[in-house]
Amino acid sequence: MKNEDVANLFYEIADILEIQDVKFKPQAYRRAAQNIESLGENIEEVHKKGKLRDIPGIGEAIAKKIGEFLDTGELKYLDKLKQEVPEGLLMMLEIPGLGPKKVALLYKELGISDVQDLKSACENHMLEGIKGLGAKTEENILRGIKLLESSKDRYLLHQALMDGEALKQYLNVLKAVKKIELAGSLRRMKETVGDIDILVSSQKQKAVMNRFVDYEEVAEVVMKGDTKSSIRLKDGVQVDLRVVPKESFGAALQYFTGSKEHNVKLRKLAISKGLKINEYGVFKKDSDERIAGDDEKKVYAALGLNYVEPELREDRGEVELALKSEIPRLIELADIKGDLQVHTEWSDGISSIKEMAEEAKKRGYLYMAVTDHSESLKIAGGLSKKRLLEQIEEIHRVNRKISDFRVFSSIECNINSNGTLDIKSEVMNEVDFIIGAVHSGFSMSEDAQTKRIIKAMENETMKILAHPTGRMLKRREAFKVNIEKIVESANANDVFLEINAFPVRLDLNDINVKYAKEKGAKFVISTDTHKMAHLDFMRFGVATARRGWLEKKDVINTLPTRQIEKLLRGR
Ligand code: DGT
Ligand code: CA
Ligand code: CA
Ligand code: ZN
Repeated sequence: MKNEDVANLFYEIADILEIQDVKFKPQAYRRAAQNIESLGENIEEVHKKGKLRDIPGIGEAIAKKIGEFLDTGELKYLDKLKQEVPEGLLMMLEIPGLGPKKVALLYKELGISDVQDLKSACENHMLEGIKGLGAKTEENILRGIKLLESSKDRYLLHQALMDGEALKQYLNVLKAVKKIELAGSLRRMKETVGDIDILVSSQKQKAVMNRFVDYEEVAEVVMKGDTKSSIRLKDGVQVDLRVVPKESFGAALQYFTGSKEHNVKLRKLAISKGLKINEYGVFKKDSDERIAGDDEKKVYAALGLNYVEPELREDRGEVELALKSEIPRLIELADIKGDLQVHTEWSDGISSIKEMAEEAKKRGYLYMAVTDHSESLKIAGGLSKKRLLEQIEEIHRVNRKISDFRVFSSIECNINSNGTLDIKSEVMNEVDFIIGAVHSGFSMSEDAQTKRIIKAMENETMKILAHPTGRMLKRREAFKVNIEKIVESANANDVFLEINAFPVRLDLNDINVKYAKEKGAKFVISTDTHKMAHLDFMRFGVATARRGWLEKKDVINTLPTRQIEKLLRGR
């Protein structure tokens, strides 16, 4: 626990109290926070010695709150305060240059309670003529929002994983490196990551750190120490490396994998069992006897838990299930038997059908579906009826040439704004099945968008809804759509929901996947491949599925050829 974490709690309390127009208390909490920040000693040590009240500005009430947080990982007072103000107001505080006084004013005068509302209010000059606000404030706020958005420096999982795995290999060359693992959000396979965390077990810290900062991709050494160093890579990604002794490697891996929320849960659980867990190990609270630490699985076992796969560690119910030994057995990459969204040179891909099929077979797949775009997607070289029929002939030829592999003919149809599919009914039955997707009309109202997609799903030949929310990470928000209704209709119409594995898409996302699974939906994981190397994106789709708690049985492209053919062509 860093002093900074504790200080931040009190800054947050001060801000909320100030929004609530409470007098004097905010200043007191801020003073306490400042003193904690500038403390020369770890606040956990001070607490252990019972000396919290020796810190200037810390009286009985604040000392009690610090104690509560350090012992339980929670602060009830702050939780209660947070419930008293709209969540959006707290987000508004994140905007550079915007303090609690102005936030309170905006809320009181204009009813603005989140960043999005604030942005449009500024754009529409609604702050002008209000005392204490005005045109200047509007400009500043808009600039602040822009800054906030651009400084939300997060990197795509794909990029970070490539960087992280290369670096891992580079460090592993050292004999002194006994164990090495990626940790943090990267190990949890989150769709974007803030930085790369790497954990090494070694007795020779200096040698490891020296090699780390010598890496040829380093743009800047942010910090070099004995147990922790940080570098920034040329592509902008920061990497934190920690070196720990082997007896605490498992505990450190658990701790630094996070998520923070998951760890808070574990800490509370440990306390309730008379134990203590930290990055050094699991200990008995009274005797400090170490009962786990070198091995991560044993760390979970020591708490009476099933092992929890990193992708599940988001405090979405996994700890509760692990306590009851009910953790699902997650789908794995090796379960995937084929790829059901593959583009070829017939539309906007670059490889031939045969090349793609051979490449897919090499990956151990039993089948793939050629899903070039339908006619109206002109920029993507959409197929005319004539070309589609020619392509189907070609698919038959490839199927005759390649043994033990099946190429399905499909088409990625545009869902028109009125919910019809962009394909002529006389060719519909020529393909094995149809994938439907939204490629335009992203700004429709939620209601219209939802109706449009549902109407398309009611079409008998449409079997898969591709990239269901249209989002592009760091580029485009998901369009507005009612996921509950989409899932309901997909189930009613036997439509499979796609988890698009293309790194900027990962659509459906983890949260929607988990929701849809709970409602009984079935899924396909597809790469949306446009060239052969893209077939490797499957791992990101599988990761998203795992983060959404999917098991093999939830995903239809784990089935052998005959069964999947029945599902996709049947009815
Ligand atoms: P990111 O990098 O923003 O995508 O997310 P994470 O989860 O990788 O976060 P990061 O890199 O700040 O820290 C890695 C893990 O280490 C995090 O999931 C939990 C743990 N951790 C690190 N520092 C702290 C801390 O000061 N307090 C707590 N509770 N946990 C920490
Ligand atoms: Ca991280
Ligand atoms: Ca980090
Ligand atoms: Zn598409």
